[in-house]
Amino acid sequence: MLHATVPIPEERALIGYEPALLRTMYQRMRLIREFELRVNRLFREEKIPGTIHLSHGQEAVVVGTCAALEAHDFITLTHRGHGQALAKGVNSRTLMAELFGKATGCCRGKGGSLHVGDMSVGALPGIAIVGASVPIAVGMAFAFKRQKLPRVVVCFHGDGATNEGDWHEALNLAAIWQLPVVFVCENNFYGVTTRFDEVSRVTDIAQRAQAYGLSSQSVYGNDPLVVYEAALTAVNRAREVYEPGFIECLTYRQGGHKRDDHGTYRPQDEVAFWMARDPVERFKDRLVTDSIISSEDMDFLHQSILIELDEAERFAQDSVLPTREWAWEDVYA
Ligand SMILES: Cc1ncc(C[n+]2csc(CCOP(=O)(O)OP(=O)(O)O)c2C)c(N)n1
Ligand SMILES: [Mg+2]
Repeated sequence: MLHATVPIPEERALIGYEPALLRTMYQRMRLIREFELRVNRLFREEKIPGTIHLSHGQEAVVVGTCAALEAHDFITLTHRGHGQALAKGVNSRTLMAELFGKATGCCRGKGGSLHVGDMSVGALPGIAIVGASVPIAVGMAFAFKRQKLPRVVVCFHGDGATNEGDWHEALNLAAIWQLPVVFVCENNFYGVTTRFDEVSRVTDIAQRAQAYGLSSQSVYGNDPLVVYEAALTAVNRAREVYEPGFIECLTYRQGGHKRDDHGTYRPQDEVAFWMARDPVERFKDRLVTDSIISSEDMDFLHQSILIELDEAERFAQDSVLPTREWAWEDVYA
């Protein structure tokens, strides 16, 4: 593969979907997009400490997947976790406060951007070690099965994670123990500056998962409905007959890997290919064209999101820092 482009399937027709579902999916995608753009600005203004990994461009994967989940299902998050968290329902205020390192943050200000999540909405805080959350997702699924709880775990991870030993061992275990887990690979073709086809002879990641006996498929990851359909099938199978699944979602990060990376190692035509398939803008166009959401309603929705984020920013800014004593709390080992 010369360039990280993919054959684009026809986008799914909107007909047959509940308008409320389509609207919620779009709202979540737009919220993630605006959240990431704002975090980028706040980081540059030095209001957010540490580092950030933004996920804009990959919104359809997380929103399409989480739309197929029940509230009591769980996801595990990665270092690129803001979108994953928002898609599962983490509050934008507590998420923003977490990035500011404030006591009101979803992890009490102890995690920061790399470790966001909120157990109360089924989002296990992210682990920055690439691939490390994959065995943990399998362990959670094992617990759910033993407790006979009808819950599914979705394990988000990147293409880079599939070259970690943890990934291979965890997939094998999920397969032999038949656990209610669905692995969702956000294949954005790069791990930092390294193209996936430079580090694996098998570039079809779904095929790698299939080798462990998982039912797996590779889908176009910039259409939330394509992802939703794949996720729904896999999640139902995991919940009803304990069949673990794997979904490779082909997508692209629009920005660089982190803070000061502008992604200049990527060919311009490749970037242009994906920018022309912006998941949020494409979905918006489809919703307006099919009269699911009117242009006026779209503007209203957009404004509401900006107001929500203004409030989140103010909340984060005005919150206090954690106290020194908190460092000794929530420590298990
Ligand atoms: C075990 C480990 N090795 C290296 C790193 C440094 N690192 C952070 S993110 C990253 C790239 C991960 O790529 P991928 O899994 O494709 O996720 P993406 O960043 O594309 O979302 C690397 C190498 C790390 N955090 N953990
Ligand atoms: Mg990647």
